[in-house]
Amino acid sequence: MKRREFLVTGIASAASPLILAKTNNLKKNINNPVIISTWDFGISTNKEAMIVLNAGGNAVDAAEAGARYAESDAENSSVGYGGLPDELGQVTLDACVMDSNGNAGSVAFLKNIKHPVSVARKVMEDTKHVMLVGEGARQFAISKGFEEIDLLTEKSEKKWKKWLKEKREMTPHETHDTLSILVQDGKGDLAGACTTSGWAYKLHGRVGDSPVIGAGLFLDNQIGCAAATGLGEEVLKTTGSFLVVELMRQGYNPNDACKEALNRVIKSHNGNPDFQIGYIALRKDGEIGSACLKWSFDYAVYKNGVNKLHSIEGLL
Ligand code: SD4
Repeated sequence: MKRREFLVTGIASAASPLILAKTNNLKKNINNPVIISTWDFGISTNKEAMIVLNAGGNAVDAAEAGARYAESDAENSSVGYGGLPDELGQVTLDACVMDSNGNAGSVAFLKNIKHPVSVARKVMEDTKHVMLVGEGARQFAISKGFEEIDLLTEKSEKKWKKWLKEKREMTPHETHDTLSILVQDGKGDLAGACTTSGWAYKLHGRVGDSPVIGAGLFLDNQIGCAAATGLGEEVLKTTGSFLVVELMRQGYNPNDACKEALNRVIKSHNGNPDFQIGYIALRKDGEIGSACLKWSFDYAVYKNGVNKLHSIEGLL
């Protein structure tokens, strides 16, 4: 064997057993569903997801149902119908979904369709692709029977017109709260979904982290899953949700995995980022975790039959 080959195999066989030993110790959480959803509307989202689990649906059915609930809510100005538009006054939506087999589907820059999460699921289940964007995603949705609607509500249009007068740059935490949901069903299987209208008054064509697998959402049914909310550009640059899951694989508990992913962001901003990112994580043994960079972050957890809102303070 050449020296280089030896080094490569040597490293691999030294590292893997250690990691495997840690992750093999994790027991799968069975018969005790867990649901985590971002922000205070996560309470209603969790309830919807729970209804689906109680009716015999699996984790991905529940994650989709929870996300659809947020997408329908006209009062939620960050997600789906009623979401704040881009700088041209157009509502463009991003969403993704992952199931327990590691399958993924996603749509980005989608217009005029109320339930991008369901289109993402169709991409996952009915095509060989993972991601469709823009006009192609819209046409695909129509071909699958999705109705076209105007997503801009009177309320959101009013806010956009007011913004047009000043054109003050909005920081993402000022204007939007993405819905990310992680579910573990009674069989112990995991799924997740993200859905958002993104950064309010963004440049036309801007896509955030939420539809990008590994950034807004990631899942490995053997280890756990994670999802993000906050400034998508920074989550994208650090492949945030993938990082959280990989840290859990290395033995970090879900809270510490979320914190460590944020530490990377803090470091790259010289200790002083001026934006928000929040992570939620769910390990396959049912243990949950969360962390946010600044200010505070609310998320709802359904566990042991109780659906409760949690609030955490930022690391900084
Ligand atoms: C985005 N991550 O489009 C989303 C926005 C968000 O709470 O999560 N806001 O960048």
